[in-house]
Amino acid sequence: MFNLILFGPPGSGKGTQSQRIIEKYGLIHLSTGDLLRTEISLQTSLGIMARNFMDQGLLVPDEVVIAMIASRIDENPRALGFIFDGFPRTCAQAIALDDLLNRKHGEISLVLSLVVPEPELIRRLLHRGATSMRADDASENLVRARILEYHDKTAPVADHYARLGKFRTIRGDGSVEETFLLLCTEIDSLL
Ligand code: B4P
Repeated sequence: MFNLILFGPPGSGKGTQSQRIIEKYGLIHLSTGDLLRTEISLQTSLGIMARNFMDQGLLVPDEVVIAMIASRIDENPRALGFIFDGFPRTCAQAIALDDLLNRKHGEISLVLSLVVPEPELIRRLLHRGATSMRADDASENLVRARILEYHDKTAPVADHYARLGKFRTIRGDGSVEETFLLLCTEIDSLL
């Protein structure tokens, strides 16, 4: 099994690049952001609760996203591997993910972290906010709150994977195609 984490701040290109990677490598895409937005659109109790956090630029509680990921892993017993997009976002989520994969005799193969300067992150997210219905991209204050949450709670997750020798950084400020080629080079070096 090849299990990849796409890591990086909001707007760094995780969702954009995940689409291309699944097409090329046949991995199952697990995006906690997409799963939460589906719950919101279906107006489930989970979605209503999650929306309160997301609309403030805050992370959704660990136990909620960990349970979502656990059930999606269980639903795909024959997967060649997974691409985790936007998960794990806290150290508790990283430890839970290691545990979930270990139970299936698997592990994280590689963490690729997209590095993009903050002004470019803000530009991309506000541009998406102006052209889509995503409430969490709607204002600069909200976008900045999400970036702060990333530095506070998500950036420390990098150390967890660096200690395991699985963490690599990639320039994410080029075009979508340029970034994709850099990611493929790293993935191909392990396959
Ligand atoms: P996500 O859905 O993961 O959203 P995101 O971090 O903004 O990244 P996304 O993948 O969508 O954007 P991308 O960089 O590809 O999370 C949303 C919220 O859900 C979180 O704030 C949190 O509240 C909650 N949540 C999700 N997972 C959670 C977890 N594990 N724990 C707790 N809470 C969780 O793209 C951004 C824009 O940039 C796009 O418009 C794209 O077109 C553009 N772009 C991408 N690459 C580009 C490039 N190379 N050049 C120019 N533009 C580019």
